[in-house]
Amino acid sequence: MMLSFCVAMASVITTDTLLDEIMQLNQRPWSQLLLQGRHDFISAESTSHDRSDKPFANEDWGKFIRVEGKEKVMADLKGPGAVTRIWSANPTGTIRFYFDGNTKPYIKASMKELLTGKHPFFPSPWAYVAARGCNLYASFPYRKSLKITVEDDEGKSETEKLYYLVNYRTYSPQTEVRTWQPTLLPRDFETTPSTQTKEIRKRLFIQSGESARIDLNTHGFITEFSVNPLLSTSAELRTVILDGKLSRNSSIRSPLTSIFLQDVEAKLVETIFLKTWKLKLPMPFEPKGSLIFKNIGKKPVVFEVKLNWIPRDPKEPFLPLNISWRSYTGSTRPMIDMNVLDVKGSGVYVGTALHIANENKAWWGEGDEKVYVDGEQTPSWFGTGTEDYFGYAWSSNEEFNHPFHAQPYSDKPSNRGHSSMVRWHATDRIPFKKSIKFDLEKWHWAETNCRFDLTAFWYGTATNPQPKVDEKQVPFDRIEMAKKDPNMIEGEDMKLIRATGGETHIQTQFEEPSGGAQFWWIKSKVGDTLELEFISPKMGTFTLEGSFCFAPDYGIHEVYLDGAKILNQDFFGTDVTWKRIPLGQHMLTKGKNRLKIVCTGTNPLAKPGNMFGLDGISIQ
Ligand SMILES: [Ca+2]
Ligand SMILES: [Ca+2]
Ligand SMILES: [Ca+2]
Repeated sequence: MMLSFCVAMASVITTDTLLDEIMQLNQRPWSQLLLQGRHDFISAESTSHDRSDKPFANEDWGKFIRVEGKEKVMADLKGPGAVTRIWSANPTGTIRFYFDGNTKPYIKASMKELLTGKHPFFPSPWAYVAARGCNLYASFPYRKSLKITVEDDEGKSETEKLYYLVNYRTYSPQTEVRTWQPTLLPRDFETTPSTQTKEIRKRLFIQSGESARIDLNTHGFITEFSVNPLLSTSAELRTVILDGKLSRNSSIRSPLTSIFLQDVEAKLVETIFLKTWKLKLPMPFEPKGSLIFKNIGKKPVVFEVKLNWIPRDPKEPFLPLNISWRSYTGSTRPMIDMNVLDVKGSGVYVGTALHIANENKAWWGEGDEKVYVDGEQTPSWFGTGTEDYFGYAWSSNEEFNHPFHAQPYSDKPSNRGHSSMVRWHATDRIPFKKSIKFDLEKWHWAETNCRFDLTAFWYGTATNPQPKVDEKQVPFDRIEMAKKDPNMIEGEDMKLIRATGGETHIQTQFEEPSGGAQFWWIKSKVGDTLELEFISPKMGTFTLEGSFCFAPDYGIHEVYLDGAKILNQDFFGTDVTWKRIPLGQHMLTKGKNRLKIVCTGTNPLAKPGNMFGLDGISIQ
C-alpha cells in the first residue's frame, strides 16, 4: 500500500489518490509526504464574503462570481486542481459541477442533499451537519477547470441569502490530474497506525515557578504526544506553559491546555489529529530536542506525559511541527484583525484552535478568516464568519466532534461564556513558499470584553522570530453562567402533561431567568389549557412566588395550583422581562403537584401569539 501510494502521488492526481491522503492520515506515508514538503499546489477558497471595500463588511451572503441566466457561479476554477471542502450554513436549490469546460454538468444535485449526507454518492462521514453547518469533505479533482453553480428552486430566491465556502487546490501546470470520477467512499476513515512505536513516559511534578523538561537525544518522529492529567483539573493545568524545541528553527509554544482544547474543563475530543489529551500530528525531532513545561501558577501541578515515537533516518529531510499561541483579550471595540500566524519562511499550515471567553450573550464570531500566502495583497482565503471557518453555523453552541473539526466545549444557554473549537486542514492544508499571514477579524455584535486564545499548528521553518507565550495573558477567571435560584422549581424542568392547543418549547436563549431558561407555550387560542407537573421536595405550607415572562406577544392567562386558581395575569409587556409575582401561601404535597394554565384573552396592544413563559415557581 505504501509503495502504490507514493508512486501514485508522484505521477498522477486522481479521485482515489486524494481519498488516500485522508485514509492514510494517521499513517507514516502521509506524515512523510507532509514532512518532506511536497506541496506542489496553492490552496485558496471561493466564498460568499462581502466584496465591498469597507473594513469588516459583514454582508457575507449571496455574493457570487457572476450570474449566468438562472445559475449563480460559486466557484470558477482553473485546473489542474481539486476542490477539497464545501461548506454552507443554508444550502438550497440545485448545485451543478461543470468539469473541464463541459456545458453539461457531470454532477447535478440538491445542494442541501449533497452537503448533509443525503446524496447516495456522498454519505456521512463525508457529508453531514455539524452544529447547523453543512459540510462536504469529498475531493473533486479536475484537469482543466471546474465551475460550480447554484440555481434557486422554482419560485424561490433563497440563494440571495446563501452562505458558502469552497476550498480548492491549484496544482502547477505540469501536474497530471485525472478529472473526478464517482468512487465508493469508505464508511469510516479512522485508520490505525501500522508502525510499532517506542515510548517515553514521565510523571512531572512541578512547583510554582519551576520547570520540568523532557530531552530527546536521537532522530525520530513523535507519533503521539499525550498528557494524563492524573488528578489535576483543567484550571490547574492551565498554568502550565509548554516551550518546546524539537529541532533547529522550530518552536512549540502554548499553554498546555490550549493545544488539547482542555482550557475550560475535561471534555471528550474526537478528531483525526487530536483525541482527548492526545495530539497525533507527527512531530519530528533531532538530538538536543526538548519539551520544557513551566508552571506559572501559584500551586504545584502534577501530570504525566507520554511520547510515542519512531526512529527517523537523519539524512531524510523533514518539516518540523510548530505550535504558536496568541491571546487577544479586553474590549471588542474597535474591531481589529487578530493575527493568528505571521511567518516568513516556508511550510504548510495545518490547523487552528480557538478558546473563547465571552462576557456578553451576544454573538462573538462574525469575523472572517483572511489568509495571505506568499505576500498576497488580497487574501486568497477570505471567509464569511468564524464559526463558518470552524465548519458550523448560526452561532450554534451545540457541541460536536468530527474528524476535521470539533467544538468539544460550549457554554449555554446563550453565547456568553466559554467555547473551544478546532479546525484541521488536511486535504485543504495551506502550503506557503515565502510567507503566510493568517488573520481573523475580531467582530463581536456587542461592545464588551471577550478573550480569543488562538493556537496555530503548522509545519516548516520561520526566518522571522515567533512570539513567546505572554505569561501575563495566560490565566483567566472562568465566566460564571446563569445562576439558579436555589428555591426555584424551574419551569423548564416541569413535565408537560397536556396542552389542548398551541406549541410548547423550552426556551434557553436568555440570561435573566433562573437557570437561563423557561417553559414556553405559544400560539394558543383563548380557552386552551396547559397542564404541567412539578415535584415538590417537601410537604407543607409555603409562600409561593412565580417568575413569569412579560413581552409584547404574550397573552392573558389564569394559573391554577392543584385545581385552585392562584393568579389571573396579563403578561403583555413592551419589553421582554421576567417579573416575580407573589402567588400566596399554599399547601404542597411532597412529590407530584399540578399546575394548570388557561389562556383567557389578549391585551389589545399585544402582538399575536398569546404566549406564556414560566421561568419557575419559588418556594419558601
Ligand atoms: Ca466579511
Ligand atoms: Ca463575517
Ligand atoms: Ca428557569
